[in-house]
Amino acid sequence: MSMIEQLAAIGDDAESRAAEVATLAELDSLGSELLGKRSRLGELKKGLRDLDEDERRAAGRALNDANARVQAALDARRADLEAQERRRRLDDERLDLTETIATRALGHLHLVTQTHDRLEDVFVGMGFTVAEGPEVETDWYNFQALNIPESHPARSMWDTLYVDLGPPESTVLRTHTSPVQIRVMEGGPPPIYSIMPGRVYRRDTADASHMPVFHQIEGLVVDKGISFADLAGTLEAFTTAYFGGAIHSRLRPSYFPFTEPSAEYDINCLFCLGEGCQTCGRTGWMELGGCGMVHPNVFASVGYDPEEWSGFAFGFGTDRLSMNRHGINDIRELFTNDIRFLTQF
Ligand code: 2U9
Repeated sequence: MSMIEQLAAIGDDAESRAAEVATLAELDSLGSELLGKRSRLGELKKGLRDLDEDERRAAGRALNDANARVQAALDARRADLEAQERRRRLDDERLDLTETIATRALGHLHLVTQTHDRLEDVFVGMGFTVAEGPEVETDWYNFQALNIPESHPARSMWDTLYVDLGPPESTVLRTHTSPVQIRVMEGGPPPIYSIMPGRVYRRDTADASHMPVFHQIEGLVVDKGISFADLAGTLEAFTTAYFGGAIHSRLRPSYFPFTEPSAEYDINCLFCLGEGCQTCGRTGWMELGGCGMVHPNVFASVGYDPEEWSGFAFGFGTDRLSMNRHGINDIRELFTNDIRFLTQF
């Protein structure tokens, strides 16, 4: 084989072997094997000195060309392997920022809060504002200002939890949100169109339908010339807006110390829509809460002139509404904060 043929074979061999190399380390050792002093090219280079000048020049050029061809094959493979390595590292180190969002457990509003938000939306749509107040109250705000003096027999309507603060039985956990109405009236003159949603407390043993802590919403309207017809019309408008046009309201005579006259507020049974079923005791009606015209003694305790102003108030529990809507049969579920329960709503 002539030297030119040998060099061509070396170039071919280098190209096919470089293409098969799988790692940069293997490529380095192939490089020393093909281009080092003891390589076939190295041997041929040593043989140059035995040639005469003309032959040496031609052979030297052919050797340089072969050397360049081997080097080019190694360089090309090196570029390939480095690009592969870069791609592999980019894949390995890639941060998928969407992954965290997809797997994170997001919280949400508690069912009780969702119900209050919906109720507030309806009343705000009717022109009411939302007022809040303290859950720890004085006997005056919770009872006396509401025409329930000490030792009044009506006090037995509220089994009260007392806070050990000040003189005995002077500080209570509010038994209704009515003290917020007193605070709103103290805060300024009528007109008042406000609702008071919130947490209230009664001394009670917990069971499926009772809790010593529960939620209610009350409303208060005070203006000139407000009548019982305004009360009935407002509750009917609220009833159809909140429960839908198939559900209507009715009022039945009752007694509360802070309203006169007073009434119970009923709505058509949400289960049978008034037909009569087991849930409503075949009456077609469900008791929701109470209402009435604000008692003149209540106006007197906040300095409103009952000859100038009149008003109505209403109140109902809201936990029953959450339970009806979602088919919950134990009120305690709303307060135990079991995450398996909460995440369903
Ligand atoms: C003022 C004057 C009058 C609010 C009223 C009721 C009747 C009533 C209860 C129903 C079930 C609350 O959740 S419940 O325990 N409420 O029956 N509430 S009249 O009357 C007021 C309030 C404030 C100054």
